[in-house]
Amino acid sequence: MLQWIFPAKWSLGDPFGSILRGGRQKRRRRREPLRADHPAPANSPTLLPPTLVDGVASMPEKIIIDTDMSIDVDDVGALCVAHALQDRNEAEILAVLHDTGLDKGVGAISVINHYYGRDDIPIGAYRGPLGRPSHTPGPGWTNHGKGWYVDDLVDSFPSPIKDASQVDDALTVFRRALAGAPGWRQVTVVAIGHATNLLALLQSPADAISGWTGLELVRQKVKQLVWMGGSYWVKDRVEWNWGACGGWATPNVSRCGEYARLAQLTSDALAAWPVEVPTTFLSFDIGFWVRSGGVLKTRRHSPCRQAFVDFCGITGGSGGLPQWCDDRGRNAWDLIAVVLAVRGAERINHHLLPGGNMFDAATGLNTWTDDPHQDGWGHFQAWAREDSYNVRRDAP
Ligand SMILES: [Ca+2]
Repeated sequence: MLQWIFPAKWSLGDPFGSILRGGRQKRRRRREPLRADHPAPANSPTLLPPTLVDGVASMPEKIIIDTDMSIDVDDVGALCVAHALQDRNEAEILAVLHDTGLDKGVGAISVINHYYGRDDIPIGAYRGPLGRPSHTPGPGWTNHGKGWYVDDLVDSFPSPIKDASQVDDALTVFRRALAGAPGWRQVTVVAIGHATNLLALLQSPADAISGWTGLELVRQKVKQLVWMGGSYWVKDRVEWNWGACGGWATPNVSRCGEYARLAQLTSDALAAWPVEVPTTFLSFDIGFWVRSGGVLKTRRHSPCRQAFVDFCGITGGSGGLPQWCDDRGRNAWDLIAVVLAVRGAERINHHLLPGGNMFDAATGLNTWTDDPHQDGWGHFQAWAREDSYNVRRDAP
């Protein structure tokens, strides 16, 4: 089904500075000692003053992260960046939701939260079939849905939670986090995975947690949705978060198990999101041209670093996909989404372009149309005229 969603457009300057530019990373020659006995850095109990932005104090941005931490490693980078922003008093992570069916992915989230000294952040688990290894016959690069770093993080680093059985379901945690958030529209939802939890929230009735339905909770509590999803510069590319292998009418979808249902699910979530709550879409194309993780040469006992070592197939890692990395690391899709959500487009030299998305559940393809007249309500694509995400400066 074709449907118009009116979103907005935007782009990001160089939001991560030296972190994302990255340096050359030496390949490790041998596996390092087990990391589980390494003490996690204590989170400073000191109450930090409000962040100063252009001399004006600003409060930390309240964020809920909805991640498919499982196959690709940019989810790890994104959660680590979110913690680093919280260390700087720029962000406050209200909850982390897991939106795919790899149960140990919840454990990987807990490893990272624990590393940053924040075991108190609620984690919610998706319990459906999407992304579950038993429902994921291919494609091969997914390692049958298990990815390349989750097992290593959970088995080698300390954390109070090891898998999804130890946490509440994502919808419960989502509703609880929104209902408990103070004020009107103070929460930014950062969606860096699939729309399983978003759709569940939008379809949820009032319950003991809140007398509001999910849709009403969004309208009352959510300031904006920053969604890493869709392809905006290349018209015929199905972006993984939204369409995986393509919609139900495409031939490839038969090889992807439960992912065959994803495009329809995404379509339903896009259609259900209330247009009066702004949505910023981050294009696949922007994140594609930014690399991250390659600079993680110090802090060798960091799960943030080890996940990139595993995914990128660096010596000491679990194998992974070296052909998907370079010396600067892996594409920075999800990391950019977090920084955009916390710092806003202007601070990272981007602006928001209003427009609309047309999403086709049959193919998993989206089509963006600029529309300056839609500036007042709704949806944007991030954009930065001066950046060069479409030009690789250091290309040979
Ligand atoms: Ca992701």
